[in-house]
Amino acid sequence: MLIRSRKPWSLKDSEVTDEGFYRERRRFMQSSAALLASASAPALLAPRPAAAVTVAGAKPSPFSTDEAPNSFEEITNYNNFYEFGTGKDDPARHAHQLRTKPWSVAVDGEVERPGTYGLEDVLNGIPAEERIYRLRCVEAWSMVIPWVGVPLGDVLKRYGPTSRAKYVEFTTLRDPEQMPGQRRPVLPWPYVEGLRVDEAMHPLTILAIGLYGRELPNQNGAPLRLVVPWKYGFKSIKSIVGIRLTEQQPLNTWQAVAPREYGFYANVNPDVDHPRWSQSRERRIGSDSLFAPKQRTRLFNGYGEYVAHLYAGMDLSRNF
Ligand SMILES: Nc1nc2c(c(=O)[nH]1)N[C@H]1C(S)=C(S)[C@@H](COP(=O)(O)O)O[C@H]1N2
Ligand SMILES: [Mo]
Repeated sequence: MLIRSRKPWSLKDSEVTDEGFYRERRRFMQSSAALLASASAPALLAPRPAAAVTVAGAKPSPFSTDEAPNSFEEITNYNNFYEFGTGKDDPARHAHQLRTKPWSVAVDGEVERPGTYGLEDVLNGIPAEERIYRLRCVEAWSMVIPWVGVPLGDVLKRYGPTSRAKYVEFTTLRDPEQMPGQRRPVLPWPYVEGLRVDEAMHPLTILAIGLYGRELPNQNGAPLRLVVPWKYGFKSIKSIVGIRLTEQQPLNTWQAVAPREYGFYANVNPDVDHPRWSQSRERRIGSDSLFAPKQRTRLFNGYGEYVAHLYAGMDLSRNF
């Protein structure tokens, strides 16, 4: 990519915080991507480069929020990724140890075409979109992140889910050599997450491959990471190597560790508190000081008009 002369995290805050600047830059990137495409038509016959090209060409999505995105600095320096340590700054410091190329994903269980597929094949032909989503962590902070991703449903469909497929289970890479946090039993490794199939097929659910128009930084879950904007952040599992369609509800990592505190559904819900703290408000990372008033959390993180019907008739305080 043309503009990646420096490491992304070396960008100064002033270069990336301003939304106007970001939109300018995005236009620049889209036009340079178009130029590249037209100037190099014969190159189409060459082997397809993986995700990078797709990331640069991402089309803005109507599902995006119009809230100002957090800065690239904030999004890539305040992370949860316990495979690299439990501190918010550990992923930024240690995730460079993860080798994300080549990358493959094992798709199995209730599908007609199980197999281990290279990431390029998983994404092949599915246009990437830019989706600016709120991310609400169960720890009561939030960010706004301009993801680049593909609808998860489009990926799942190509493997032919059978009629017995009721759930999807996702697995993160397990490799203590590349992931120093896995050398300690902080969590049972590998990290596992799950969705109901209708949640997985919902058009808001994406697999992210980038943010701010660039390839996904390792600390955010490169090269492939789930994003489900109406659920708490822990559902958005990072660095995915396994996708399994199942008949039984998967046991996600945080529910396995603390079932009283973390459920399977994990829908953002200001009225259902975490047993140890309130979920009614949230602190937007960066925008306020620790002492500034928090903002109210919205049911389904504000995406209720799109997703509330998925839970019609369910008791959300029992199915938390
Ligand atoms: N494999 C894995 N995925 C993970 C986590 C993790 O520790 N390991 N943390 C989760 C939590 S709690 C949150 S809030 C989000 C944070 O995503 P971000 O760092 O990109 O903001 O990642 C989620 N995905
Ligand atoms: Mo989280």
